[in-house]
Amino acid sequence: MILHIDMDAFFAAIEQRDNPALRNKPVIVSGKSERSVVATASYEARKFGIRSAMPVFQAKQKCDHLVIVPGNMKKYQAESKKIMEIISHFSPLMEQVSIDEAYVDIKGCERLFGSPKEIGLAIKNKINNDLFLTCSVGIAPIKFLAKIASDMNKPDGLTHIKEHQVKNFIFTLPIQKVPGIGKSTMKVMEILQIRTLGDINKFTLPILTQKFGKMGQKLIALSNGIDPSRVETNYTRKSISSETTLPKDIFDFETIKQVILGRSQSVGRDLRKKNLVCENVFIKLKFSDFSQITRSKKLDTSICSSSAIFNEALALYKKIQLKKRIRLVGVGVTALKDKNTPVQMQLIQDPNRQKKQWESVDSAVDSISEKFGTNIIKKASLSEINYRRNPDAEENSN
Ligand code: TTP
Ligand code: MG
Repeated sequence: MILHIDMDAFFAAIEQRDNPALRNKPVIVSGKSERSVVATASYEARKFGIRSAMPVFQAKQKCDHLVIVPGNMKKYQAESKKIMEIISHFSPLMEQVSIDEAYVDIKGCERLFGSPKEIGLAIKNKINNDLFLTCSVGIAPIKFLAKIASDMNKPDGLTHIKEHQVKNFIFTLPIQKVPGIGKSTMKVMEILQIRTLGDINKFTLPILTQKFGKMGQKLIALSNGIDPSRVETNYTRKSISSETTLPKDIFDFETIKQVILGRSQSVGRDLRKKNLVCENVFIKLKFSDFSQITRSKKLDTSICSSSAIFNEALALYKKIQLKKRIRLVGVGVTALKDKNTPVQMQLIQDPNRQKKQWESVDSAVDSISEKFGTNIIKKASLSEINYRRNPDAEENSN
């Protein structure tokens, strides 16, 4: 089941929340000049026929007591961030598609948060309680229907298209509601007398391809309730890294190697905690004269074990010809993905055995670190550096 969440009259609702004098009034948010267009209109203003993208002068003509509020993008972006954080709490499979809307795949979340409808209501309640804003939620077994559903009972709506309703829903769905159908496509639809998505089935693939190009095949799939598009997560944190400023600037290979090991463990732990894998490892070195370099490697596989990250980071380090003393060492990973993509460790002999071994070592270390702190358990080769390190040495993770 997929949820689509879309905030109601987003910019205007924020302005009405923050200024009680604007509540229950026809409000538009727009630029300041006379030539500006409406970014959005409160639902009170929509009763006068005012819509997004309408010139402000036209909006004023439609409603003489219209309140015009200049937009404040920084504020809307900050609210958007809070909303996305709330939504992602319900499922890690979240895809933000614009400033005020996101898809969530709730597969596997039911045991934790209840039925799809209960999850939809819980998201609405949390957003409303925490931020005093309303949203509309669409729930459907396929992505494009979830979006259509969220728009059906705005504002403050919740619409659930159940599996057994899909066929009938598609049969009667006005064709202009299908994503990707613009004005020019609509003209052809009219000529062919295609009024609903169900009408698509009256035509063969060659005819639809001739009329709509590649879209023809997609329309046939959609009209049969098939939407191959998935919820694609996008991480606001595109990288995870950890770095240490050394107590004094050094050349010593063994010490640097151990710092790389420590930072790799920290990055690996962070990665696993977020249920992510990475396909790119980098190291960063800062030298005694404060100059710095980074070296990275794109991997053939996705990894998340600390040992795999360490091996890659160390290989990068070994390639660098050191000319100056090192002041800071950092290890990081990018190209992050969900862990449900196959994970491979550094494979030498028996791939599966080694992979399992490292997975269990990592998860044991992770749970001990989680309980007792990150310094309580680490690779034997790290104990020495800890002993030697100045307690004031900085360690940063981000
Ligand atoms: P929308 O979700 O399309 O609109 P909305 O949230 O204001 O109203 P609703 O979803 O209840 O119909 O867009 C989200 C925000 O994006 C909107 O508040 C303002 C901004 N926006 C523009 O700046 N210009 C536009 O043309 C549109 C459509 C939106
Ligand atoms: Mg919206």
